[in-house]
Amino acid sequence: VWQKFALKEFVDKDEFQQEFIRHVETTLARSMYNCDDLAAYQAASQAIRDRLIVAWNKTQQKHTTKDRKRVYYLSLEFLMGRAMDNAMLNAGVKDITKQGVADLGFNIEDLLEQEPDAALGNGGLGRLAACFIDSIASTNYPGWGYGLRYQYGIFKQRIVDGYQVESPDYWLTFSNPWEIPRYEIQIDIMFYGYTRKYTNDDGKVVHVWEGGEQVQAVAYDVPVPGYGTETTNNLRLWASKPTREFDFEKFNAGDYESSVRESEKAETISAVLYPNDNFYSGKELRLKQQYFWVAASLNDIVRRFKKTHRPWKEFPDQIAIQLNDTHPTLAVVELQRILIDMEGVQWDEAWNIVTSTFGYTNHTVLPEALEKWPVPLFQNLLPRHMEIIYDINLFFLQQVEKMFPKDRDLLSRVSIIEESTPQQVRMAFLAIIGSHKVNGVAELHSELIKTTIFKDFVTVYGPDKFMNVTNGITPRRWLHQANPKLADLIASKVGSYDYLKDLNLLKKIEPFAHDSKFQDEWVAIKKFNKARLAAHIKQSNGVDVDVNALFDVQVKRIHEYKRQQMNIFGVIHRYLSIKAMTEEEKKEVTPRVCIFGGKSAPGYYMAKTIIKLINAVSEVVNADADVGDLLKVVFIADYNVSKAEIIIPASDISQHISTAGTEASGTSNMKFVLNGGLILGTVDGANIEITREVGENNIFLFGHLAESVEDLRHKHRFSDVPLDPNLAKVFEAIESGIFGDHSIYGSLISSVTSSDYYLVSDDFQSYLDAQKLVDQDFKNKDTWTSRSITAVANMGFFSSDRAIDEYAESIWNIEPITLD
Ligand code: 26Y
Repeated sequence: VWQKFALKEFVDKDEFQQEFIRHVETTLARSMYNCDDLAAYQAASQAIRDRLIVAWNKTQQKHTTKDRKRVYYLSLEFLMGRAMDNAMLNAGVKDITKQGVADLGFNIEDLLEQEPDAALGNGGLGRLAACFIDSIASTNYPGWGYGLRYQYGIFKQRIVDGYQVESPDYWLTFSNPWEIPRYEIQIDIMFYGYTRKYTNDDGKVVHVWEGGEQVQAVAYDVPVPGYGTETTNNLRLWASKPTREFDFEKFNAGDYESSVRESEKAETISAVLYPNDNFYSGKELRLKQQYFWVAASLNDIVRRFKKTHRPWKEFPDQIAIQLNDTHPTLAVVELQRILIDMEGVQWDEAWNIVTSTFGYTNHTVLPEALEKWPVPLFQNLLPRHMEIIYDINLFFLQQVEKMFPKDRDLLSRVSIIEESTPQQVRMAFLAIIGSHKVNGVAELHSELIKTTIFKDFVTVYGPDKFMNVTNGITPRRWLHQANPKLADLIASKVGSYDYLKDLNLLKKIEPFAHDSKFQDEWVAIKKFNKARLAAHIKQSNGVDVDVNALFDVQVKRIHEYKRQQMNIFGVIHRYLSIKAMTEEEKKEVTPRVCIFGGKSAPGYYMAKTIIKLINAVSEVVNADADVGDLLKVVFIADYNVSKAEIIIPASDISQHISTAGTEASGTSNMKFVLNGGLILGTVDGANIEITREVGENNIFLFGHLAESVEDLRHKHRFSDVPLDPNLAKVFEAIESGIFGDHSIYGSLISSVTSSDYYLVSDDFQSYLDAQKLVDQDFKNKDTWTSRSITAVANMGFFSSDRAIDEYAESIWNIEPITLD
């Protein structure tokens, strides 16, 4: 098998070392005598990169000559994390590299630590895109990712005085060995200006878009190596640069300095990732980013298609484009514009091509996350696109009118244009109308979009346009890379590492769930991972935690709907209970370490208040001698992909406790279970399907169901719902000032006591009951371990390889291409 993808490998350790030394001495212009860890990381990366490039070239040539349909995954976020370990694994050179650098006096772990995370995303949606491109390569599909090359990724988080403080993530300080600049690929992108139409000699009406600002898109390619295959796909990221012709007049007028300053503004378009997760804010620069990226990508795709000299109607036979949420929806309009304005295709034929090409994935039902651009802003920035949207809308509404005559209400409900002041462009509606398939990301979520936010479109199109593709995660990064010892133990029972490509093979460990030798090894690995995390916590927080305690983890973006506030209220309840215990009673307590992590959007006041409360509680609890090791509370700063790789394998329990119906899927829930942790969760998103797969004995579920949420909210609005009594005691404690100035938490408490939109009070008792069960069950070590093993054995379904196969089969209509 390994023979087949020899392109990516080194013949032996010697070959690796020669390459390494060559890169130290020539690429880096250093000597081996003054080669520090950073230089060694860069040299090793360069050596591996060379291999990837060879495989990348071969793959691209093969895909071009095979000339089959390809998929392009458009995502404004790719939360990649570090590349080196993944590249070594997927290229099959991990052992050689490890030994190679060791012989030269380096420790591979230290080199890996040198690499900054490529944190070009906020959370779940961005990380999903990263898992998906890994799977597209690993399953040999011809597919590219298209994104933006932000100079600043998601901000770095520090905790100062208990509060989140943001600082910029300038991740490109040292050159990035994992990207290949393509300075020759430059595309002009236009903004603003005006439109004109005229009748040409053939009597045809021609639309032109003129004037305005121009910038240039430059391509940077990131090779995406598949695991156990030579296939190496491409992630193309665009950077904005001034155009060569920028502001010639000003130059000539002698205003040199201000002209240069103006031209530098072009680079700001791709400079920074917007740090909002699941929250829309209508900033013009954001729309500019979206158009810049979409226009560059489509130009590239169309250029490649035109080289094949096929007729336009074959475009959808060659190309599938997937929209990762509504962020790339302008692509629908841009392709229509290219076809009708630039290529002279008739409207109807063009529109057929467009809708056959695109698929749209929705990731949220939260109203505050749905993109709606004000028409005046849109019109000013993209005048021709606005006209085309009006036409798309007109033809669509005419069609609806024919099907449902005189239903004016329906027409206004499905219109792309919301009739508010000012009018707004509803991007999700445009994405639905412009695509042939719309999918949600977990079963419940895919049902919910059909019955709530997109209900009227089911009426118009029928149910078949809407489908489900449950999310998945790549087992390469989230098992082998994050938890190599567990990966090895599993391989010893499966008989090989084939399960990393065919995750259903995990089933083979199920017979060992009660095998005491296997259990011992399983437990030892969990303990090792907990010790690794404990060391990190000691270093970053200065807190000693006991590895025998139950590690309870909630790490994800801080958001009210994810209910970290409920978790910390539960921790306070636990603290108060312990404080009220006799020494005798304390002996029965299951010691716990409650671990939190996650970033708040910089402008999200409530989320920032939650972080402050967690840290305030942590300070009091950790210093309380009455409590000792029975309870520790830790907030780990700057949660990111690399930290996830340390935290996730160390958990006994992780919390996925969103208000039912609000978390579309969740993907970290899958990562935790795959690493032998059990879930404490609500009946929401992918938790439901995880339960189906692992069995309801191997998960702790609680809380109201999605179907009751509406009624409960209604009750809160129209009557006085008494506060849960345990929660009332928690609020009294906060208000007594034991966690410092309580006025800080006023709004957090009143959000629960007044409307309780996220139903914290309604679910609190059920949450405490579930926690109690966790405490009891954790004491029974053998049963706990067998549940952990059984759960892992049944996680095959959640491989992103499976998700990609489903997209390929039912949306993209593409097939794998192998290189031999
Ligand atoms: C409007 C814009 C500012 C915006 C930016 C980021 C809107 C949404 C987002 C991010 C959304 C997101 O991360 N959604 C998550 O997608 C995951 C992958 O499908 C799901 O698992 C998760 O439940 C969902 O919250």
